[in-house]
Amino acid sequence: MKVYDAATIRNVALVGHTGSGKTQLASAILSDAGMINRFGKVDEGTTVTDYDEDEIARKHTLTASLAYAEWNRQKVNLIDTPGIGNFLSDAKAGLQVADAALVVVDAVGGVMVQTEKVWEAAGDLNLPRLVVLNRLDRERASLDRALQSLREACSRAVIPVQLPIGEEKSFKGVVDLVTKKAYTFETNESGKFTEGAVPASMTAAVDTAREALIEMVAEVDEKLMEKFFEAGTLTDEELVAGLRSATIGAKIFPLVCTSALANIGVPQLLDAIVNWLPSPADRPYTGVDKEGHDVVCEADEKKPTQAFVWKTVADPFAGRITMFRVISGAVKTDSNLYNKTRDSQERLGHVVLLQGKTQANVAEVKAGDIGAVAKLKDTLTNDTLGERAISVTFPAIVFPEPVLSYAIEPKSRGDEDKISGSMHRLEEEDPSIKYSRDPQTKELLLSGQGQLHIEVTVAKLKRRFGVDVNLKPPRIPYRETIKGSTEAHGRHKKQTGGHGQFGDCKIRVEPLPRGSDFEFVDDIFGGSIPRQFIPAVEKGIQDARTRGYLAGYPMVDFRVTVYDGSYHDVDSNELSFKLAGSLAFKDAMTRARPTILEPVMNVEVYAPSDFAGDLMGDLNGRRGRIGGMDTRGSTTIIKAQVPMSEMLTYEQHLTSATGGRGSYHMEYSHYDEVPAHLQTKIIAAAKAERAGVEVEEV
Ligand SMILES: Nc1nc2c(ncn2[C@@H]2O[C@H](COP(=O)(O)OP(=O)(O)OP(=O)(O)O)[C@@H](O)[C@H]2O)c(=O)[nH]1
Ligand SMILES: [Mg+2]
Repeated sequence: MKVYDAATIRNVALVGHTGSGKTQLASAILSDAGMINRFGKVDEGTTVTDYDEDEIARKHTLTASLAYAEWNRQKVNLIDTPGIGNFLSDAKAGLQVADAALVVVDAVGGVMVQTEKVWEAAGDLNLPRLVVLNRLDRERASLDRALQSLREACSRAVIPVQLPIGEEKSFKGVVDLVTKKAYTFETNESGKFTEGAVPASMTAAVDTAREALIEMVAEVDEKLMEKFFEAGTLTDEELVAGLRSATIGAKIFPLVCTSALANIGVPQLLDAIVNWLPSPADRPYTGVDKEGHDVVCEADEKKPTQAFVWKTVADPFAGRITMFRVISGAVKTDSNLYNKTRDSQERLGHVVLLQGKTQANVAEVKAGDIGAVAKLKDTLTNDTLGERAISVTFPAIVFPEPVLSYAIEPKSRGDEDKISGSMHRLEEEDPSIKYSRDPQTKELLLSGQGQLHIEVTVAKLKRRFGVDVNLKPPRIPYRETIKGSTEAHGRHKKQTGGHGQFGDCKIRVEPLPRGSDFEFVDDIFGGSIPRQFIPAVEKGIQDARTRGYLAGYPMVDFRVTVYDGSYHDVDSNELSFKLAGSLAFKDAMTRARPTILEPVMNVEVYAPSDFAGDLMGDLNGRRGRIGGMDTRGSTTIIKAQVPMSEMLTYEQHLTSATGGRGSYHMEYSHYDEVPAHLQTKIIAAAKAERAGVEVEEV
């Protein structure tokens, strides 16, 4: 296998709304570059990057995967990422180690909810973006409409560098606005094309579009602006250099035209990647030193080795597979590297390049390139590997907190021990899931980004680790809090033969603002409770508050101050003060007006405008508060805050109400008080559940 230098590499992440054609596009790229013999199709389950059984079955990318193509002696690393909202954390991970994003947009639907999410994520990283307008062969595909939605929703600086030749079914090629050449494709998916003059019918449109491109390139660069004013245009060299630097600077976002399925425009897309997007040598990576100062790291293979781990795959047979980007130096086969995040030495075996699931051994992976290695012992996602003497680490990918929890139950009793080990492996692979045990009900909880995310995780658990589980209905992570302040008293006294037990405390409780969790204040003066017993009082209150008061949910957002108490020289001990603390808490709750809180979600719904009225009505019915409405072309965007408990069935509703044309995005916003009549139900359900658990345990 060849080893590539930084200046000859392009690292691009394919991101965009689900179904825009990212995976199909990766397949066409690999085919046109001669990396694969067979042009794989998503619909036939034969692509390189959707190789996982579940991905093939569902025809959707569920996890980021790597591939690479050589084009014009440059190595293009492709990171194909999921477009379904539940799995967007992998798109973020991909963007973090890419030098540019290919934002793939469906020419029929234009910008959709996840297009905006990935656009923002790329913007947060100040990444250059190349917009790929795909599916131009479909009915109702339109460059103009899609461009308008991109300019409204993403950036005014999205600008075509190509125009499509032919429309819908007769889409057959592209005109390049820089070279002013037409590329017309064979209709047999071979990706073969002929180069020719711009068709006469298009010359006027091409001239206008080229002018617009030149003007935009001139606009973002002062020197070019001057030249533009003097000469009325830019020379070809100025246009090429200006377009490249404006794209690298994320000031301009060029748009190219493709059909990934018909294999049209893909070689020109590859040219655009190589010509307009930066190599790692153009875009140093920023790390942080021990003091928290930024350190700019050039992608220089002669510098000390440093690598950032952006993804981990848990394979029960091959062990862990660690994917890394080499920031500087080179990661070599059979070498030692230090894990600076975990302070441990790692021994590396074969370093590989990944083409989907296929691994190719390499002697080394140099600065700027992306590689993988199996069986590291401690290293996980977000770790920095490198030479011990260098104290730089790299910014972590921020994974979203889970928004939904399901209780899971092994189908066979013997699997209980296996679950925990396997789940921890899956958590390593996907930091946006969480596995825990409910302290009240003792149930095993699997939390993730949505129903599909949970289902896919459960399927992985079965397929890879042979653990079959039942999914119970999702659980809402309610909390409890108090609305009033009060003082309370707890005294534990017991006289049994020899030693007695004695603990006594007085506390004040008061509400705190939402999100403050819990505070404990020791306000004892003059030793009414001896120092050594104060932690016991706190422990008693802590235990009691995590068990809740009304319905068994943890109590949050309040402060407890212990201000008085008494003790007994002989009978006082820690246990007695712990019990006194817990009794005081219970006493306080009888007057502190306890109440139940529920998580509220930020929801954004995208749907054709005809459905807007019905969808708003439905959200109102779900106790939603509509925050705003926007129209973009024929799409309406509704923003609302809706309690999580009302959103559990939303996916199904939206699909059936809009015939599959609506989509939505949801993330956690805050906790809010549950209306009284619903609290009664929650309390009754908790009681019934507790009774059930007790019966079971007998
Ligand atoms: N007509 C047409 N269909 C396309 C084109 N590109 C992709 N498709 C089809 O669109 C569907 C979705 O394509 P994918 O490549 O899986 O889309 P994706 O963006 O990877 O979707 P996720 O993995 O869910 O994010 C498949 O049925 C493809 O065959 C295209 O250019 N034209
Ligand atoms: Mg895909």
